[in-house]
Amino acid sequence: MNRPLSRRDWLRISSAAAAALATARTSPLWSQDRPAAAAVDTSKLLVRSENPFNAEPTLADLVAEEVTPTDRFFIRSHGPTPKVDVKSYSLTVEGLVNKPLTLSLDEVKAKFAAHTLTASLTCAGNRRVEMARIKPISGVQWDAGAIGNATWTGAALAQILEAAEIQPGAKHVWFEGLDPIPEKDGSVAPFGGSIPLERALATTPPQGAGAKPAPGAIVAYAMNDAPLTADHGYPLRTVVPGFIGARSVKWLAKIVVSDRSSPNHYVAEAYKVVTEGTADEVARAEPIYEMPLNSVICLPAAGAKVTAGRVQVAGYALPSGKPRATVRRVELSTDGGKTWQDAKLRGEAVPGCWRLWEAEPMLAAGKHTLVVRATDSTGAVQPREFPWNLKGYLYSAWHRCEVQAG
Ligand SMILES: Nc1nc2c(c(=O)[nH]1)N[C@H]1C(S)=C(S)[C@@H](COP(=O)(O)O)O[C@H]1N2
Ligand SMILES: [Mo]
Repeated sequence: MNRPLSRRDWLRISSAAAAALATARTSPLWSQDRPAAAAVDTSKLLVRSENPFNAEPTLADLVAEEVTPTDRFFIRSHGPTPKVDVKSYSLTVEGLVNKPLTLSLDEVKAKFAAHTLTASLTCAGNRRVEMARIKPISGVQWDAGAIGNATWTGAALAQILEAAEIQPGAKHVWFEGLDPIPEKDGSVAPFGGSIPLERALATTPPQGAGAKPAPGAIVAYAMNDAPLTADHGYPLRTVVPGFIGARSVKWLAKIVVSDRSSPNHYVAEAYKVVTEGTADEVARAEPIYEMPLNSVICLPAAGAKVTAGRVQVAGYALPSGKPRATVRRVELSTDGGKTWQDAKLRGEAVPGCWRLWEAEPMLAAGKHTLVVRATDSTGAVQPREFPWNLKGYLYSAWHRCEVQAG
């Protein structure tokens, strides 16, 4: 069979593959690594690695909705998904506090006011596959789908810390998960994150009429109005809008208040921008916190054949993680970046939240390179180039998409 596959063929093949995958997920063998609660429908995701489980949606699916449905939300785990027994589960708060706390899930829900906010979560490695074209990079080869925009409900981290009574000298808040990640020496260690205390205590402007200012970080128990799924951190995770996804720690079991950032591998060594990776360079580099300003073309797909004339182009733009930064402008070029036109922005300008955008440029028959760039409320403009780094983090150069109009 030599004819090119039609869209129908693709649908048939991919739904058969999805069915096979769904069966695999619930098989006893599979459940050793991902508990039954994790066996949600992941058939809408492109699996980048099975063990640990890493998957992202297609870019077309990603821009279909402003709030990303949970089954189209990327999953990024460094180790196996832990099976948490909520009856024996507790969250502890310790370190530089007068009153260390031990809280059950129900206590977190009952003792602290519930805050619901919309925030994008983005992996620092999003778009790594593009940076890897400059020079190869190991790690999950993410396209531009390691991002999602969800509504999150939980307790304000600031209120939990207030209840624990922070001591003078506190500067950072550490988070520790329950996932046993295999280390090189054969031992296992949990994933950890850390954020400056300032961010934990910050607030962002109210989202919508009559709303209260949103907390700078929450300890979330719900995503899109449902309990967190096992893959997304059940029973509790932090959500830190504007920061790299790695600071939003899943299966959260411990919060430590400290005068320094966490010594956990994922703060002290990984998630740093380095080029050589020598012990010295790694030790000197600061941990990454804020996401950079970014924008991506999701439709049409790269390499697509489109009908000449007005063409529907759509994508997302993410503000930088600087306090209060929002997306202000998105521009599209159809000539590789020589001339630009404004795209139409959807939704509202909310810090830590993406904005979907669309444009309808005229494309004559022939090859075109579509390019997008964003500007945020701090005046920052997305750069044409972004320098290569060893781990492939924060890639945020102008996003390009070649199409063939005919
Ligand atoms: N405990 C734990 N938390 C974690 C991780 C992890 O492997 N273990 N991965 C982090 C990374 S790198 C990202 S990008 C986000 C992904 O969140 P998601 O899987 O809900 O999309 O979770 C973060 N929190
Ligand atoms: Mo990540």
